[in-house]
Parts: sequence; C-alpha cells; structure tokens
Amino acid sequence: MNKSSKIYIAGHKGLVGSAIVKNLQSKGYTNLVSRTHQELDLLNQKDVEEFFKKEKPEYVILAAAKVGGIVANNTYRADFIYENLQVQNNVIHQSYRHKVKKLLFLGSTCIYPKDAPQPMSEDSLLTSPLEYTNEPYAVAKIAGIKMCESYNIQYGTNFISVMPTNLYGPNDNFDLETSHVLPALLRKMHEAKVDNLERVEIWGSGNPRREFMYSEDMADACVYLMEKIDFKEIQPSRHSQLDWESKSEIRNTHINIGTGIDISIKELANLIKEIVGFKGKLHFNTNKPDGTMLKLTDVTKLHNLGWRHKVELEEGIKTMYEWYKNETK
Ligand code: GFB
Repeated sequence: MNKSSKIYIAGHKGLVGSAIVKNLQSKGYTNLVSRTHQELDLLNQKDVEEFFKKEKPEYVILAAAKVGGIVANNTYRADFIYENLQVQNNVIHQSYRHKVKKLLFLGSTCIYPKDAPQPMSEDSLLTSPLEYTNEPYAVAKIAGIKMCESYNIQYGTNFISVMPTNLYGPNDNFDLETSHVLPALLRKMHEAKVDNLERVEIWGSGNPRREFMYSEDMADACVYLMEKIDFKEIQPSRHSQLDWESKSEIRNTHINIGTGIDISIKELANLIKEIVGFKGKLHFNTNKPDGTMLKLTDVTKLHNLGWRHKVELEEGIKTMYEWYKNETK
C-alpha cells in the first residue's frame, strides 16, 4: 500500500470508519474514497457492483455494518443478520471480482462462544454455542470471516479479518436504546448531573466484565495490519498454520484486536461517574440482560505482530467526554 493507493473505506462516518479515515490521513494517504448511505446503498448488489466498476479501489476497508448494544442486538435480530450478511457479501464478492489487492473485514469478539476459555483466543472460533443475545450478529460476522478465508484459499485473494473488542470514542452512538454501554453511561451520567437527578439506571447486575478499546487505537491497529500483513504469498490450502516474519504462527482466519485488560460494568460505571462528576447513586436494573459474563481478548497474536494499544481506558473516556460535551453544546 503506498500513499497514493486508492483506498475505499466503507462506513466512513461511523465510530470505526471515521477513526480509520483520520488515521490514514495522518499517515499521509491521499487517495481515500467514501460514499454516504444516501450515495451508495451497500445492501443493493447492483449498486455495489456499479460502484466497484466505476471507482476500482485498490484497497478496501469494510467498516460498514449494522451494530448496536445488547438490547438492539436482541430486539432487531432479523435486521442484524440480514443487513450484515448482505453488506459483507456485496463488498467482499465485488472486491474479489474487481481484483482488490487487499481487504480488511471488521467483525467483533462476540463471534466467540459464550463460554469460551478466557482470554478468548482466535482458536476458540466455532468450538461451542454462542451468546443468545447477539447470535444473529455473530453468525453474520462468522460468515464474513469464513468468506474471506474461503476466497483466499480458492481464489488467492488477500482478505484479512480482524475481531475488535468493545470499542468507544468520538462519533459513537449515544442513543440510549441502541447504544453500547460506554456511550450510554456517559450520556446518562452527564444528563443526570446537568438535571440534578439523584440516580442513574445501569442495566443488568453490574457483574459482567468487558474490555474496551479507544476507536483511534483500533484504527491504528487496522492501518498497521493493512500495511504489514499479506496473505497473498501464502498457500493456505496447504498450511493451516502460517509462519510470519516474526516467526509467530497464526491461522489464516482472523486476528483479535484488543487491550487484554477488562473491567466489570460496576467498576466502569463508577469510573464514568467520577470523570463526569455525577454525585448521585447507581441503580442496577436486573430486569435488563447481562449478556455474556466474561469477554476478555487474547491479544498474543497482535502483540507478536508488533502492535499494542496506547490509550488507557480513563484517558480515552476523558477525551471522549470532552468531545461529547462539545458536540452537545
Ligand atoms: O455494551 P453492551 O450493550 O454490549 O453491554 P455487549 C455490555 C454490558 O453493559 C451488558 C451492561 O451487561 C449490559 O447489560 N449495561 C449497563 C448497559 N448499562 C447499560 C446501558 O445503559 N446500555 C447498554 N447498552 N448496556 C454487544 C453485542 O454486547 O457488544 C454486540 O451485543 C457487539 O454483538 C458489541 O459484540 C461489541 O458487550 O453485551
């Protein structure tokens, strides 16, 4: 990938896509292509085909997806499976047909089984049942991983899948029904502080543990892997294990992206409370789902490839809170 390579970022307005665009620009990449939802409907096979025919991107970063928090995943189950399958089928297949040199497909660590050994390594994929609340989303993302892997094996493409942990940062979704926990708690505590409310509701027991990564760190990891990793020179049909420059071995499927550090939802709520300066009480509503209890990522492979996170949780939340206050002024 050189600085004038034509790179298409699908989902450039979202939490991840916007951070990737910023990262690429800061590293001097000048030929970035994007389309808003109005300009290109990624659910539409014909439109996606026309777009690839016309633009001929050399590199593709597939950060467009239907995503949401635990309740959104559990409620809009059909939309989550349909839209994700459709978007990834269209973009991955057209990337193959139009000879894209490298594609990065983004999934999530919720692809791992509900009771996967912790921390969850790449090898846990498809070893036991998934968490029910996000099963449709996870099944779609697993299909995306297998699609990239299958195209690499059958057609010799260079498609990489990455599985990030729970992400947060600027341009996050702050809608209280559909968002993830971190933006939801930031907003709830901020509004409670401004309105002098006595308590804030936290969903579930507060006992589940989650790992969080700042979106700009995640973007940096994605660009790093786009620059460093090549599946092309490898013959995956003959090897299930790949030998990289670093001599570490990774399977030809996907790479976890995370910090390797987790925190309970209760601890997270208290940390956000302190950062925001909310003085009231926290009320845990156990009528809302906890979801999977543990979700810690094994980041050995990522570290062996030479990348590790830089932004710690407290610093990331503080930066995000400043951004949020500015946006909602
Ligand atoms: O972030 P979250 O919605 O998704 O919830 P998951 C994480 C935990 O925070 C759950 C609790 O135990 C929630 O019950 N929680 C507490 C809250 N208060 C709130 C709140 O106000 N809003 C939200 N949203 N949660 C999603 C998956 O799982 O994570 C997706 O459904 C994806 O597929 C994504 O993998 C990264 O971590 O449980």
